[in-house]
Amino acid sequence: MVNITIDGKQISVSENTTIMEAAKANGIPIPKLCYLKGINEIAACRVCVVELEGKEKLITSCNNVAEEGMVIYTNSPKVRKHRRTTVELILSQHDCQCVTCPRSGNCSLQKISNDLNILEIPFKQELERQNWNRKFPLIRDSVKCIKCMRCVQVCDKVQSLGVWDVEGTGSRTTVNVSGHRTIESADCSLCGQCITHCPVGALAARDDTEKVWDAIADKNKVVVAQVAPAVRAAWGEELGIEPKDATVGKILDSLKRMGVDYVFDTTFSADLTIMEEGHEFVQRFTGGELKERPMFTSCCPGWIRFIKTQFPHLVRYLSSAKSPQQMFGAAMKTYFAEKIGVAPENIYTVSVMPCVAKKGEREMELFYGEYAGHDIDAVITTRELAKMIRSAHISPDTLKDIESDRPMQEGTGAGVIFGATGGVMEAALRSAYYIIKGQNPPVDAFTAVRSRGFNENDGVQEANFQINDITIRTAVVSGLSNARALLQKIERGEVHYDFVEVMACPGGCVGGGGQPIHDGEERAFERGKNLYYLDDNAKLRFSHENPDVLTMYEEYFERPMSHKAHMLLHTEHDA
Ligand code: HC1
Ligand code: SF4
Repeated sequence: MVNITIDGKQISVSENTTIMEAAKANGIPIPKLCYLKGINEIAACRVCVVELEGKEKLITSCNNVAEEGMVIYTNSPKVRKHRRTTVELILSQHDCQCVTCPRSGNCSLQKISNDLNILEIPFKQELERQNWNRKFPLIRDSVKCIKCMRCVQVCDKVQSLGVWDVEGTGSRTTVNVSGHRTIESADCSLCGQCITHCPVGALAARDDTEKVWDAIADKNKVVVAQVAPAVRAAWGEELGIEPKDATVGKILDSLKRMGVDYVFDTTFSADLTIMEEGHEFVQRFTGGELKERPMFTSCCPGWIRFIKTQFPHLVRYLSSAKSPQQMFGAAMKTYFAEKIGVAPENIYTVSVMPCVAKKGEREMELFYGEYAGHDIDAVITTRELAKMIRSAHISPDTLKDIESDRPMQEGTGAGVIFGATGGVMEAALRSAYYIIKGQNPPVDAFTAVRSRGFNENDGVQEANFQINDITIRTAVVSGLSNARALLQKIERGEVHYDFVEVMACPGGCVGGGGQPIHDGEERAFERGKNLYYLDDNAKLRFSHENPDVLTMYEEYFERPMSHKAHMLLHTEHDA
């Protein structure tokens, strides 16, 4: 242990603790802009400087460790003066049009400037905005960038994609797509992790809320919405609602109050996905068709984009099942359209997702069918949902719990856990067991695939299960660097699996790039626990027991993997 004094408080911390971490652990927050624990510890912004007694020069607290006897001041007049000048310089190169910024109210630079009571920017520079394709789901606004390097590091270290890089030198230093590529050709997975780790508004998801408002206002359109599992675990954060009160039923109510005609819960189609993917797995696994193993899950569009560009030769191992988002869109424009007697082209499908890549998924040609164009017409993120609730002047405390509409009303606990890493695998195994044995397993038979928190297991969870005389070897991975390492091991023949779940975002959809942003804090694990709690308390826990899914098979799709199911619920990915 080392003993130090921070702002007059005597503190003992273990060796190799940074001054910033020591201060934080003792209730003394030091302002920062670029620091991200374990990812970006490069002291680029110099906002976190502190004064050391007896030393002339200020030091950065994020990358200097506490040493025995140090006497530290985090907010002395000298520190404040230096910090203020640093922030003023950053502001001089920043587009400070806060009212039109997507991060207004949730911007670390805005907060620090307000805290320092900066009311004028002394040295303003002319800024030149780089061109950007604003139709792409990921938007970069160069004049908001503060060169903190977080996006560069997150994309490189967490996602192994290196989409961003530094360009130019001195005051002309800037961040841009690496290797002089365009964003469209840079192999971006659209995971959105660079957005949720950006401290300002330089990176954002394309806003599609106006499209949805237009569809709602169009008298000829029947607007049908679905809400993804992971959204319920996070939307309340954006609106100040406690997790226990932030139910999916209230999201459905908010959508109805905005004017959406029919509202559904994606857990219904997560159950449908399990029926298709579970049967596909069992057929490929026990029917001798699965010569080449493993089968990869196919519901995460960030992962699909990744495998297509990074491991195109492995694309054929993907399950052919569409994601729950796309399956639901297809069911809405066929089965449901028939039920309500509306032509598919007059149905406008909206999904509320924790994800930026889902915006890209809806645009893929693969999901453009003959019957009514795109399965899904618009995708909005959890953040956009909150924005729409605010702009509709809906006071969150007036929201009531309502049910999804019929006839696609039920969703099981198995569908809910899709939103957390390991959830798709666990849901699929619950039903694969039933398909193989004709009876249900104990509901907690497959919890070994759940993540036990981050950084403990490199994001990979391996487990083997015995069903009759079959051993199913599974792996679950989240985060694309972890996925890359796992795929390389598979290719080298070091590991062998039958079924692998991959989610692009660390922790799964709960940690998605469309979720509420809490600068520098990871919430995915906590949100995942919320979904497991909901599963524990659900009245139905097995996808194959979802009565509304079973009715839909009876009335429309006949059975899992039928010809009709193949036409509408599956796709063939090509590299
Ligand atoms: Fe996901 Fe999925 S789990 S991909 O994370 O398979 O976005 O929540 O909706 O489609 O169900 C996202 C979440 C989501 C799909 C499902
Ligand atoms: Fe990298 Fe993901 Fe950002 Fe694309 S969205 S640039 S893959 S971090």
